[in-house]
Amino acid sequence: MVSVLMPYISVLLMLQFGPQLLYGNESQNCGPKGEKGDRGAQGLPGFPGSKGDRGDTGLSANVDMIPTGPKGDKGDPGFPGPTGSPGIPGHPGPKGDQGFHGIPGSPGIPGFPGMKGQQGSPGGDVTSLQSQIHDLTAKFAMMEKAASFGTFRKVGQKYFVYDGIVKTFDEGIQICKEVGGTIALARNAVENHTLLKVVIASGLSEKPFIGVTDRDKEGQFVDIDGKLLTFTNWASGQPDNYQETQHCGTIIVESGLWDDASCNEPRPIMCEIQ
Ligand SMILES: *[C@@H]1O[C@H](CO)[C@@H](O)[C@H](O)[C@H]1NC(C)=O
Ligand SMILES: *[C@@H]1O[C@H](CO)[C@@H](O)[C@H](O)[C@H]1NC(C)=O
Ligand SMILES: [Ca+2]
Repeated sequence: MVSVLMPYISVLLMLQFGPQLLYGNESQNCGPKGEKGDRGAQGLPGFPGSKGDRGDTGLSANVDMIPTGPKGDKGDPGFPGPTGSPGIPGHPGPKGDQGFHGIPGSPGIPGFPGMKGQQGSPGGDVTSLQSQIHDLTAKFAMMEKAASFGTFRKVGQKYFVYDGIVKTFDEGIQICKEVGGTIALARNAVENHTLLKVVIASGLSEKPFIGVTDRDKEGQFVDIDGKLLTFTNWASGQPDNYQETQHCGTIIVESGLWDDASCNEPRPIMCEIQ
């Protein structure tokens, strides 16, 4: 700024003191007044003027006449609005790829032993232990089966069981076969006694069937397999084949003694399993 104003300052100093330096002082008045000098050279430009007055109010803009300016910058993102209600669930997507194999599960319960193999050479403890496990498992399996009947009694290696079933002799054979047994039959005095316990414990009032019949040969009672009996317990006067229609054995519930009766009349069916 100072450098811009320097020329003006120099001129001012020249006008203020210049004449005294150039022409001396008239008070000296030592001679007559000379001729008027020539016109001086043109002065330097003056200072810039002060700021102009405010202009008049402009005309109202005519929108149609104003050309459209360039597009402005994109605005800032707005504030998030209030949360709306959840939308309707979409359709299930396509089935994904097969996953990796899972971790192996824990070992299962040991299965039942297989069929007994052929006798081997005398073995040690392992063979003995396997044999014991086999026997115990078989016994346990049979006990479980027997316990599934309403009444069951063990005698020797067999169980006599009863579960309220009342059928004909042939239906009884089939039913006992289905549970892995046969129609009950006492083969000795001990079994005879035990079988009557089942009859009493079951509260039977009807004579139950036992597994003996003389259908094939009248008067010759055999077991279900057709084998001759080694133990019988006929009541006095029995078997009498009353009216020639009695070919199947029964137990008289009051005495435990045997009586032959009709095979086609439904009676309680006791089974034996072993
Ligand atoms: C020169 O002298 C005259 C009178 O003698 C006086 O009027 C005048 O002011 C003087 N000029 C200067 C520049 O001193
Ligand atoms: C069979 O058992 C019944 C009833 O306990 C008894 O009366 C009968 O004498 C027994 N029979 C035999 C041969 O032991
Ligand atoms: Ca009879």
